[in-house]
Amino acid sequence: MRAVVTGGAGFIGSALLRHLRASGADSVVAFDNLNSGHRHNLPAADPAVSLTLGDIRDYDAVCAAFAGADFVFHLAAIPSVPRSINDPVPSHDVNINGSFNVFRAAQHCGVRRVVYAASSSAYGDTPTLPKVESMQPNPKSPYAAQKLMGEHYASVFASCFGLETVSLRFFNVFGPRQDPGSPYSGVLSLFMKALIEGQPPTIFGDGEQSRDFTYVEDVAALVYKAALAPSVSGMVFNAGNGDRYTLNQTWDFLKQIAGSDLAASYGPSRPGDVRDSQADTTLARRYLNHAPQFTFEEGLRRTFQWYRESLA
Ligand code: UD2
Repeated sequence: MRAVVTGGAGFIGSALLRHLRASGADSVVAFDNLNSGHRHNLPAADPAVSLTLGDIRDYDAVCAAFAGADFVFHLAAIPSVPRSINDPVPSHDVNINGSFNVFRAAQHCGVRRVVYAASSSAYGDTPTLPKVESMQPNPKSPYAAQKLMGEHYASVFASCFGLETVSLRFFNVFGPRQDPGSPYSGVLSLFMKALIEGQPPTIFGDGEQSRDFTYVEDVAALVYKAALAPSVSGMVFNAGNGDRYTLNQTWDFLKQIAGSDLAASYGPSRPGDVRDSQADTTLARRYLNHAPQFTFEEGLRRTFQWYRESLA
């Protein structure tokens, strides 16, 4: 397998490229503009992993990077619901126009399949839990709408242009290397940093909103399966654990792991925030043989250990 991972220097992308190499991929190119990714996320001592600096908005650069690739894993994006509300133009441009370039270039270069990182945010506040792929999407933020548009392009490139594509709706992925350096960072990375620095985190709203936090190595394994599974082109799958925890429960859990009694502060709810999120994993189990290996607690322990070593 010769693979390109867009966003390969990011938190999830760099876990994926390690998984691809461990699963026997011959070469993996991380295509990344280092906007939110980091060179230091890439494995230092693996000559089969390389970084191509480039932006998915640059069609020619994307095309050049995809030449000779069998598989493309499209993870590059400007994430974050609040960022897409505060500054919608860049996220629209990267997440929609950039994704269009990726599909177009993959088709042009004869790539066998593109696996696209979609988002659980597409569901919005649909009242039923868990969220099933057959539900009508209901995006509540520009980010959610952009990620949903990427899914539509993925399926249209499959039906109109014969490019094999699979979309995976990632559910709040967490784990080592998630960058806590921005107010837009994922909540668990901010919780970890807060505990290590002894500074209270802010919980937006009452903390009773819930998420299906999914450990990054389980997501990487699922993405790889989506590349190889037969008869799934054009389909959309949840990539979640199937559980949900409130932020209050999660903060308490983490404090136990860290042996801390730090109290969180509370602030106003965030616009565009989804209240509850939980994946139905039936479809992924059936078609992709999905079987998460990490409980939430185990994922939290491993992640906290990583932050303790790397932020200390
Ligand atoms: C959304 C998607 C997720 C992924 C992500 C990418 C949902 C349900 N999930 O994550 O799958 O695509 O976007 O960015 O839409 N919070 C605090 N304090 C903080 C930071 C966050 O309380 O300092 C809260 C936030 O209000 C939210 C929860 O924590 O209720 C999770 O926030 P997040 O930014 O980590 O991820 P979220 O759910 O927007």
